[in-house]
Amino acid sequence: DHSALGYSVGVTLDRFIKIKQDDFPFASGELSQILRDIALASKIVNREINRAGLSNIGGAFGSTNIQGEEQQKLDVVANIRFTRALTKGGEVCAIVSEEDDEVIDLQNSSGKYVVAMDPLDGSSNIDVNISIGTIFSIYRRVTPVGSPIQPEDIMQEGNKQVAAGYVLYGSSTMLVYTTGKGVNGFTYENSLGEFFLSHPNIQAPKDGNIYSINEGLTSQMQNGVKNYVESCKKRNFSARYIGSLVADFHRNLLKGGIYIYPKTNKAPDGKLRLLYEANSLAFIAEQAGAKATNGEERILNIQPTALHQRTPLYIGSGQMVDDVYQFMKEEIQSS
Ligand code: P6P
Repeated sequence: DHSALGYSVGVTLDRFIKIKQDDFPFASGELSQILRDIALASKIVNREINRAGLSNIGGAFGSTNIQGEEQQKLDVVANIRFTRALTKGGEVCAIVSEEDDEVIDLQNSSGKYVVAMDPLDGSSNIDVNISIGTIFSIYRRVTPVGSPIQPEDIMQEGNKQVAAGYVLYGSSTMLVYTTGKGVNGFTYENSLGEFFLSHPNIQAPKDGNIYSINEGLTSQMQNGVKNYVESCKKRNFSARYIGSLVADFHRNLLKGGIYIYPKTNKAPDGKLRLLYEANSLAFIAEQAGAKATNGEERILNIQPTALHQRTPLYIGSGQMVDDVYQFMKEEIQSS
């Protein structure tokens, strides 16, 4: 029982947000509202994902979907659901989404917050029933409330996040988030439609023996990364890479491990996006005592210059992130 901290395992997300709201006198409930908006949308997306497998069986279960329209791709559906929930919640003035080339200006003259999100990452995994995830970051706008949205409201370094989190649609559906005072995980109970605190105050193991990297691309990687991967094999580490970032990240966060998506010939800046993948998970990683770099510096220190810019990502147990950095430094010194 975490009564000393003011909550017990099994408390609902709503109750937990209320308890923790007092941590943020300035937020006066706005940040709480955004977290509730995200939780609501995730429940709806969770239901759509669970139905997706069947909704293509037209005959057996009626038309492809209620409107009889062509079944929309789930990442499009997720984008609509999260955008709609955040719009209705009334606290957000702009959204950066992996699904939209441009910033979505919600025309909300009282919105103080900006959300960057990947509404459904790894959506190519849906058709083969592999876990997928939603990733999000929350920032306060820096220009006056009510004035036009400016690039500086959107292009904020990761250190400026007021909150970040992810939803993992897996064997259980979980919501994991931080507001800068630790990381807490909630598990969704379908029959009640509620998230319950299941993983209070997540602390990542300082070291680990799981490495997540697409070894099919090794020939395109720097020698430092190749040498690190070889060192993992020599130490009989486990290779665990399911091609779905949130699932790989979450497992490594709980068990210890490192996820690497480095520069490759095909992706010279890496594949993952800074604003709504790397920054969000880096904030969570550091709040759980883990680390996140682009191979040279902390992800959270990077000043964004483009909405959908990519970054190499080395994220997980601190010792492992330090180890691969040593291999990469040796490469530079020997070159
Ligand atoms: P690759 C999914 O497309 C994704 O963005 C991440 O979820 C995943 O970790 C990565 O790309 C997989 O990329 O190049 O190994 O197929």
